[in-house]
Amino acid sequence: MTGATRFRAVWDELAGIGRDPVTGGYLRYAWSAAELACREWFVAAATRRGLAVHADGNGNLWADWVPSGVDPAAPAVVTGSHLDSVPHGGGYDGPLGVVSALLAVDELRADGFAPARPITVAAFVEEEGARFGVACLGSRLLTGSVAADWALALVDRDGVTLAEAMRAAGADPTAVGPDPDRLARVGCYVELHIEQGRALVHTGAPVGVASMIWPHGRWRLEFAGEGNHAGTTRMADRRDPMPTCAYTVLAGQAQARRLGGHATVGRIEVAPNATNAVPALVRAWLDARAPDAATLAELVDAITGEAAARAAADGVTVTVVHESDSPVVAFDPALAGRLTAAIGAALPGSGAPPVLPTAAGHDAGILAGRVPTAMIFVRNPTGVSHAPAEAATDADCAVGVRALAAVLADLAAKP
Ligand code: HGY
Ligand code: MN
Ligand code: MN
Repeated sequence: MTGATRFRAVWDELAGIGRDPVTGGYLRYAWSAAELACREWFVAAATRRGLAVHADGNGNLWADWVPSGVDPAAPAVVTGSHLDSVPHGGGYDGPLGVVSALLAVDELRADGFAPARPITVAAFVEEEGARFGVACLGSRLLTGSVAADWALALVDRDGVTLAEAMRAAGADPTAVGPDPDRLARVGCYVELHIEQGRALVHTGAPVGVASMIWPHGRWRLEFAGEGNHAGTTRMADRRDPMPTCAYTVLAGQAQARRLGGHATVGRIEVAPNATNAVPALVRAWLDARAPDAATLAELVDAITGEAAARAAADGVTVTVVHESDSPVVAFDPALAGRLTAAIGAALPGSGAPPVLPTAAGHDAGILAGRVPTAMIFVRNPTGVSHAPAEAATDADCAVGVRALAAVLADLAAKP
């Protein structure tokens, strides 16, 4: 069997779970039936490999390979990613890192490699924040960077709290919170991920290594006006929050272009959402990102400033709630250097992998504040992500597995 065939065999175990037959995208909200099925797959796949699987109090899954003679309490080389998806997202964002981690363990064993420290495969919960609004919730809870009570009260689109969702899935919400013991056993974290852009296509390299993550965040903008009749309310008498929102979206585009950042409104709610009613309320979620913190602050201030000015002119109020914050991440340069050397040596003919920044968030970014952390990207021919067109060839995924195995071997070898 080739590496590509081995990859496809494991990939197909997971590929049908939560896939929408119409869009071809995935619906794997945290703690939903589909995500639970992915978790069951993970437990079975890791158990089959003789790994000891454990769910922490936050719902993150850990599968430990502790060879005989190795201290199970020693800081592990941890690798993995997440199993949840954005609504109708691609299949690779998250699961590629988990599948590649299991296959890298298989490769190391087939090579007869004996780690001098544990190697752990992790699957973090609610990385996308697609259900409860906060990205990387599982890793944030693990590290204690958000409070358990605050997280348990977060609600999904149907008003279900995280606590209720966990209970419905058979998990114990009273166990949510920081896990210093598990964190102490994370010596370093390497996350392999589908590339969410085309830089590798342009460089011609099958894999790359991350240098940094742009700072980013989510803001909820609530535009409140006056519900009224669409036919009888004179234009001059309206307090319609929809044009205020529309103006703000356009202002976001212009400001992001001016400042070299990114601004997106990808989710909106309208009440009462009726064709023949002037809306009373529009809720819009702004995702804003920039190369550095000062530019991000300037971008968000500019957008919210324009929203406020326009709201005043429209007789509308605007309230801004900062829902989630992901500060800039500079990945450990020494670890990135080790990755590029190990990958370069493992892929003769490819040369050293390119080192790239990304504007996408990852659990690796949260863990980077606590342990040395690095990321490997696998080429995505379409460059599309968070949409069904996200892609990778089996051959490139197999190269990713080889690269990850080489990195794990380097990091878990005897010093
Ligand atoms: O939204 C993000 O950047 C990530 O994919 N969670
Ligand atoms: Mn994502
Ligand atoms: Mn991801």
